[in-house]
Amino acid sequence: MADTQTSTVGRYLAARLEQIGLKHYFAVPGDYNLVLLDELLSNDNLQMISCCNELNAGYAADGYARATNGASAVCVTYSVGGLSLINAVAGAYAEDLPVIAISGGTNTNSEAEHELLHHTLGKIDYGYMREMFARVTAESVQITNVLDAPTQIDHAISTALRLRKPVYLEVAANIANAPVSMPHAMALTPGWKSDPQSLAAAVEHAAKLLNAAAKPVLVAGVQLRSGGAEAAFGDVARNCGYGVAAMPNAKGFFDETHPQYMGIFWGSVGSPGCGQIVSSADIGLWAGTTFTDYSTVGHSALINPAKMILVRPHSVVMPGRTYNDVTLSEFLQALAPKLQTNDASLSAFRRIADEKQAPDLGRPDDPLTTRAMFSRIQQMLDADSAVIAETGDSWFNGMQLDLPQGSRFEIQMQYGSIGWSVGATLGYALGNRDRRVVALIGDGSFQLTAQEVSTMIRYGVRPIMFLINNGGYTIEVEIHDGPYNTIKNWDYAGLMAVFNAQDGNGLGLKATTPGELDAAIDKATGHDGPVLIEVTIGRDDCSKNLLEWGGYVARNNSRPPRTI
Ligand code: TPU
Ligand code: MG
Repeated sequence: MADTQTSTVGRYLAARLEQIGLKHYFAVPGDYNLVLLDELLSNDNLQMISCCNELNAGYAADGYARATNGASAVCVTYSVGGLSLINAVAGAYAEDLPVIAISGGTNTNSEAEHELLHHTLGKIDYGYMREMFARVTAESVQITNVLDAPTQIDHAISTALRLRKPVYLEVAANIANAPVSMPHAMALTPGWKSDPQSLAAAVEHAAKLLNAAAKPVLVAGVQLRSGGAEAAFGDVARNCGYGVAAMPNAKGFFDETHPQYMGIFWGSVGSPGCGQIVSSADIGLWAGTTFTDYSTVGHSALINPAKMILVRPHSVVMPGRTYNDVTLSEFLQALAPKLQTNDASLSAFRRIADEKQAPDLGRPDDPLTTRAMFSRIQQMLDADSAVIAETGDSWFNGMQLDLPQGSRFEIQMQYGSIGWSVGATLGYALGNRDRRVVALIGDGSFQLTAQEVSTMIRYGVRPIMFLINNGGYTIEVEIHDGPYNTIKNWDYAGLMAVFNAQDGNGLGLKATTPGELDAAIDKATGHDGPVLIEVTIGRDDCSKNLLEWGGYVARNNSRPPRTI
């Protein structure tokens, strides 16, 4: 007997989103996706989150995937929606986040009839969105045929989950409610398995090198998350006893309260003593680390490939040999029991590590400094916090926070698209309502995506956002200054009243002194809704690490062209 139960393409897609653990999706409507949204809405286990624009919806999906360590979805209309979304999807690609980007598509008859359509480029071309998204996704498909729809949907979703990358699914407007069979039971998450021979050889080789070393170290990298390997990394660390560092974009991936934790490896702007120990190790196990001009301080950090075991998502590179088809998590799991204990790097670190700087809370009526502000933010953090640090001086101040066990830290350091944190805060807060999001957002970044605070109010999430009003693009000032780095001032705290209108419960507060900030934080922590605390900081009050990092990055950017 054939399966007589029927569904529709849109309902099938909704069922699969529910199956992979989604409880929400982010959406902006338009005539090409309205029928699709109706179909998605018929699933009572998924909540539509209506955003102000598609870029922000994409950033929200990015934050949601981070919060759940799973996937997320965003649904937009054709072309005008998709092209606004594409920057956020590119960010998710760079950051290894499986965002399912769904777009309404044109009516399937339009192509056959050579019909010129609204929202398009004004020429006969029905594939350009798929082509553009193909560059920023692992799979980009147009669903124009009912028979193929279930296969295309399942394939795209499992690709996103397997590769931890976004995918683009364009559902033709007249296919969204066309009948298909109900989804059948299947896992959708086919794990990536290592080649057993490669895995065994890689583990044996690595164990030999590490066990023979005098002062090996262990470094956590950003791909530990997408590789599902944070726990395995912790096992390796505990078994070997080495000093452990984290790259800046992997902050918090290893418990910062653990006695083996040395700090952030970020060249000259990392944690005191950490760089010296990592750079002087005779071998390092670098797990899921990536090296960019930003994460290596303009390539000034001392990283010697000859003393490196680099564990990538699907390969291990060792001095003189590369092992392919080995997954990060399986490699670490298999390596953990093979390592002998060696605390030489950790002992050396303890000898040179400086005392932690005492918090500097400042006097109640003095002008507020970043130091006084971050000393207070430090005190707010607990196991349930998630810090979201926007591009800007927030990276450098945020990096110095000591994360309590269990708390999380999010940074978009590979892509670094300003404005990301506002959408990401919305998405993160919805993805994990048990955590209190503490967002650190510069004024310049906020101006790109500010309106999404209204969506936080609409759905009653309760992040505390520190809006750092320093009058401009300080990070840019330190890389290369000019008149373009000054911005128009806004009444940022006043925006909360604008967004609240008649029914919202957002709270806007201002602080110009430590005393006012204490009062604001007090109010914020007791408030049941989103809070924005606008802190006024001097234009030149930036962390010394930003100054130093900016100099190196500027030098790297301004290398003259090579001539023959
Ligand atoms: O702390 P602070 O003042 O540096 O942060 P704020 O005020 O958020 O300024 C950020 C300045 C900035 C810019 C203008 N950082 N990077 N950029 C370049 C840039 C431009 N557009 C996008 C979408 N992303 C960028 N990173
Ligand atoms: Mg600023």
